[in-house]
Amino acid sequence: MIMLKKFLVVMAAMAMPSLALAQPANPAPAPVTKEVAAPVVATPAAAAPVVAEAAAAPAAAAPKSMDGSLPGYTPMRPDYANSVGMPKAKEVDFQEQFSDNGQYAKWINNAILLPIITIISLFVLGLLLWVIVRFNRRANPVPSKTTHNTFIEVVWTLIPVLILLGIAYPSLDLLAKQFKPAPANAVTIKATGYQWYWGYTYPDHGGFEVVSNMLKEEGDVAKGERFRTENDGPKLMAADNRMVVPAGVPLRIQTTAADVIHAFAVPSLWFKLDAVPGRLNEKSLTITKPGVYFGQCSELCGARHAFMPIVVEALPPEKFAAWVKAQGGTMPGAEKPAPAAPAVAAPAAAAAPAPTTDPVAAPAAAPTK
Ligand SMILES: [Cu+2]
Repeated sequence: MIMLKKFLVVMAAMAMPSLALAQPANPAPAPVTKEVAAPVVATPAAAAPVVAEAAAAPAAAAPKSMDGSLPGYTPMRPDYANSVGMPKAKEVDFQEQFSDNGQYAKWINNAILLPIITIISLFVLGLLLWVIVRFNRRANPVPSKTTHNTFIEVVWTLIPVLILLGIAYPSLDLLAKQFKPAPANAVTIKATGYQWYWGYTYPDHGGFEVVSNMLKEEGDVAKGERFRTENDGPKLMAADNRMVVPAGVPLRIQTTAADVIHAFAVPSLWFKLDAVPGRLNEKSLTITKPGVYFGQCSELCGARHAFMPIVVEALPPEKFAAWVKAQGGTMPGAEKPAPAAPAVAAPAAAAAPAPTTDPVAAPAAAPTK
């Protein structure tokens, strides 16, 4: 009983910070529910830009190649053979991790939490079986009237305390590592959630925004429109424009949203951060290996919540620089070309709702020395 109570108290304490974080994030949950219940009736205004965006899509896609490649950049084919960055069939474990924090977190789960959970469960099960067999009415007709045992009470208080301390240390350590501010030389990318697609802004590279929509299947698009192929990624997970980042370099990932709360989540990078309108959340991330990593919006955000995948493509730094150039951006430190070439993503970006967070992006873009 004491053990259970202590466990509950600790669980409550662990849950508290997330509650505290989550609370200011939903000042008005009502519009979201309303929107889900009756998307067309409740929010005609919100529906309109989406239609416009969908109509604009073919026009924006027209000058682009059918496989998403640009001069100097060809989208990387996902590593299906090793299920890198995506779930594996019949897998019960976490996905393979491609960040240091992810590997640490997976180790905490598999090497500390699971063994402790297993041992405690088996121990409690053993005690229950012992009580059932040894102390039933037939086997033990005259019960003992013992009420206190100081030694055993000290033991069953101390051992749970030690177990909880043993769990708390790596947990808090992981938490601190995850929220450690990114170093000054980190590459900043701002992910903005829209209903229902993502926009990735690169304030350190000229501030261009890449608009990322889910790729539809071949049978679902009009003739001549781009559709998903195996090179893009699994069904419902592939996007027309990926969030391209350098591998092995610290990233400062900021999230925000333009309409409702979204969440930027990529399981194989151990990354999940709410994208809240009017707020800028930030977490650092270093991807250890070049590759394509898939994720999804992880906050119920309306009718097409399930159709706004996240595709992160980590490239070696020199290939990333080539991609930035192809987008019309500039590398920090490089001389700025006199007339900035129009970004390739510009038509798509123009169709998107006006970027609301430019004041935030501007100071970050400043240190282009
Ligand atoms: Cu969303």
